[in-house]
Amino acid sequence: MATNRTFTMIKPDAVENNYIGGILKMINDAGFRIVAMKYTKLSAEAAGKFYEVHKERPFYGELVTYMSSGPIVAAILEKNNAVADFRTLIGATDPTKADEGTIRKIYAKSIAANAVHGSDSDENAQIEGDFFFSKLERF
Ligand code: IDP
Ligand code: MG
Repeated sequence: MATNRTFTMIKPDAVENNYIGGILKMINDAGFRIVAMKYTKLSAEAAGKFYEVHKERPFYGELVTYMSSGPIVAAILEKNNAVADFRTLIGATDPTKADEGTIRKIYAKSIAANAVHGSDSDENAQIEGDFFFSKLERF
C-alpha cells in the first residue's frame, strides 16, 4: 500500500537561480505538507553515498560533483499517495520531456541539473528522509 510521505531536494541549480520560493509554492499548492526541512550542502562523499544506487551508471561522477557543488534544500513531504503524486508534480527526469506545468518543465536547466529530486518508492522515501533528518526534526 502506498504510504503518505516522500522526500525531495531542491538541487543546486534551482537554489542558485533563486527558485526555492517558486518551487516551494508549487509544492504547497499541490497539497503537500512539510514534515521536515533544511538548507544544507552535501559533501562529495555524502552525495556519493546518497546516490550510491546509481554508482554503475555513466553519469554517476557528474551527478555527485553537481549535487555537491552548492547548497540544497532537503525536505520530507506528506500527502496521500505522496511518492507517485510528487513524481507527477516534478515531471520527467529530462526537462525537455517533462509535461507542461511540472516543476522540472518550469525550472530545470538540463537532464543533469533538473531542479528537484523526488523519491521513486516508499522504501527509498524512508531511506532518503532518514539520510537527512532525525526523529526530532520531523513535525
Ligand atoms: P530521477 O531523478 O527522475 O528519479 P534518476 O534516473 O533516478 O532520475 O537519476 C537521478 C539523477 O541523476 C537525475 O535526477 C539527474 O540529476 C541525474 N541524471 C539522470 N540521467 C542522467 C543523464 O543521462 N545524464 C546526466 N545526469 C543524469
Ligand atoms: Mg531517481
